[in-house]
Amino acid sequence: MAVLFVLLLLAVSAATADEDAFIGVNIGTELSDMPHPTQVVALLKAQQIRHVRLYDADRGMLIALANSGIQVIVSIPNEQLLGIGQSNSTAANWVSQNIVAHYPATNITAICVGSEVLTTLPNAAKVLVNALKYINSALVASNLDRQIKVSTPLSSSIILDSFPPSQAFFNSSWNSVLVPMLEFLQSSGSYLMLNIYPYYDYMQANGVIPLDYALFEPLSPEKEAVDSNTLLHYSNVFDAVVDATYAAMASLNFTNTQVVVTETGWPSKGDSNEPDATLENANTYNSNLIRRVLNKTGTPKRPGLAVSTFIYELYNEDKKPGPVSEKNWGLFDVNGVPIYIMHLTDSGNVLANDTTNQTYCAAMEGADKKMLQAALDWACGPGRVDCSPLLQGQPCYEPDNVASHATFAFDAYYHKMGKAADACDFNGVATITTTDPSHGSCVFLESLGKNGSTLANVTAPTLNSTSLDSSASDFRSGAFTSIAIMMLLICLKLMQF
Ligand SMILES: *[C@@H]1O[C@H](CO)[C@@H](O)[C@H](O)[C@H]1NC(C)=O
Ligand SMILES: *[C@@H]1O[C@H](CO)[C@@H](O)[C@H](O)[C@H]1NC(C)=O
Ligand SMILES: *[C@@H]1O[C@H](CO)[C@@H](O)[C@H](O)[C@H]1NC(C)=O
Ligand SMILES: *[C@@H]1O[C@H](CO)[C@@H](O)[C@H](O)[C@H]1NC(C)=O
Ligand SMILES: *[C@@H]1O[C@H](CO)[C@@H](O)[C@H](O)[C@H]1NC(C)=O
Ligand SMILES: *[C@@H]1O[C@H](CO)[C@@H](O)[C@H](O)[C@H]1NC(C)=O
Ligand SMILES: *[C@@H]1O[C@H](CO)[C@@H](O)[C@H](O)[C@H]1NC(C)=O
Ligand SMILES: *[C@@H]1O[C@H](CO)[C@@H](O)[C@H](O)[C@H]1NC(C)=O
Ligand SMILES: *[C@@H]1O[C@H](CO)[C@@H](O)[C@H](O)[C@H]1NC(C)=O
Ligand SMILES: CC(=O)N[C@H]1CO[C@H](CO)[C@@H](O)[C@@H]1O
Repeated sequence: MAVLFVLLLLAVSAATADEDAFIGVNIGTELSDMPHPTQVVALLKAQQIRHVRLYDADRGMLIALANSGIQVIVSIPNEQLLGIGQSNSTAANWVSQNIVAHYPATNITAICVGSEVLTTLPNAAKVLVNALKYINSALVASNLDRQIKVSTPLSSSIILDSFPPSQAFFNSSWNSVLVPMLEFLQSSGSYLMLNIYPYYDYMQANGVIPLDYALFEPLSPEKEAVDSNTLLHYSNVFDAVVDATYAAMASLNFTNTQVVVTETGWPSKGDSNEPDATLENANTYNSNLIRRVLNKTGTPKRPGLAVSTFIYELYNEDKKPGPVSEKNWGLFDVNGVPIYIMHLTDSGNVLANDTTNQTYCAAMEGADKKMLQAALDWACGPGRVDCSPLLQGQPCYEPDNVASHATFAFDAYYHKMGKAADACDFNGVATITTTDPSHGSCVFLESLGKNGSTLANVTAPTLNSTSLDSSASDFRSGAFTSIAIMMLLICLKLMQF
């Protein structure tokens, strides 16, 4: 019992080392008309998306993301993995060109070394751990290893017998890679990156998994899945897979490494044999997911400890090969128009608003500078716009020219006046536009405060929630396990869907 107690304490301290949980978005680029990086960043800002993952280290995107307040995970594509895993100096070059050149202006927080390597590129598996280590050594050499974590997204399909979650383990044919990988993640303070697709689990289960269980919808108690060891009740696939992953790591004696979900989502459209890829289901899945992460719901094993999660994905990717669903995982179309408006009332500003009909008021191109200055003075004076963000050192000071400052003041006034068309005139030097004038950390928020400054909410806390100290609840569920095993003998409750 004493040993059990010590183990529990260890587990608890690991759990409480948790950091803030957040929602991020993956940015795939297989679009026939990929928006320019500045348009991508304008959309991210308008939607208050503060965490993104890129599938490469595209220079244009990294430059556009500079000084944006957005945290960025970059990736080494699988095609480059063999080279990097076989050569320390190739890895060092990659880091210097793609990371050192952009940090800290671009807030790179992690590097994904390959993607689902074990399941999609098994012949590169033997160099995967070396690649992780080489990239990390290069970060150490640049003194960036504390700020930037190194990991590799795994497919949840390498976890076998994921129900009941408490008995899950990794496919042991990968242990020769997974054990050193987990050692690396633990010793470098990194996290396990996991891709979870309840949509595919649901599709492949041939009716065994109810749709509501995949979509986080409320279930009647008899439909909940009960872990026969812990007696914990599972009401969705996502939680079961996350808890199974912690159990699989624990079965290899790794209990200090957190899970970050690098991909999850639901397609909004599919072929005739994909009837559940619908707008309504995609909306339900992603809305429920976001609400749960931001509400710190956590999993049955770790209530209150939300798992940071990146939604797959920002745009529909029309050039993706495969079934129709492959092209329809996006939250937005190529023009930044939402595919569906999520049900996110009371979940803050993230992704909560439609940008379809956004309009802004901007200084007219080529307008007379003196007239612009007079209009600017009027807006900040009698017009009662809060022009403090234009002061030196404030977010909208740069670029320090009259047109840029006037655009800020005109737009603030226009919104204050409820976007009445005649509020965007200023003696003919202003014009209504659909282009978001946001730049750098000067963010024009369309839908906020009809009569206040457009910047009113920029400093408000957004997509991030501080994890609760859940030592008490973790303790409870941990101790519960041993009681549960005894109870199991008395009350044999079968797993049921
Ligand atoms: C990057 O994001 C981290 C996490 O929020 C923050 O602590 C850090 O200050 C940011 N770095 C820069 C350079 O903005
Ligand atoms: C790789 O290079 C780093 C310096 O960039 C060095 O510290 C490390 O020892 C090297 N590792 C190997 C295995 O050669
Ligand atoms: C485990 O992984 C091996 C190697 O990829 C694969 O051949 C095998 O089918 C997997 N086992 C299961 C049960 O999925
Ligand atoms: C985990 O640790 C226990 C106790 O120290 C040991 O008996 C077991 O063999 C270890 N398992 C693995 C997979 O290393
Ligand atoms: C947040 O979680 C609590 C406890 O699980 C729940 O009662 C509450 O309804 C949730 N709130 C939202 C907005 O989802
Ligand atoms: C955008 O404006 C058009 C025309 O005024 C209107 O028909 C449409 O419903 C609006 N779209 C949204 C999502 O509000
Ligand atoms: C800022 O955002 C919060 C939360 O969405 C909202 O309640 C508040 O009204 C907003 N403030 C302004 C000035 O728009
Ligand atoms: C803003 O508008 C609301 C109603 O829309 C009103 O109650 C409030 O007084 C206005 N605030 C200012 C500062 O004008
Ligand atoms: C989360 O928000 C708090 C303020 O509410 C802030 O102090 C903290 O730095 C934020 N963390 C991240 C990761 O953005
Ligand atoms: C969270 C948020 O800002 N929601 C707003 C989205 O837009 C609608 C309509 O413009 C507002 O009513 C919501 O408050």
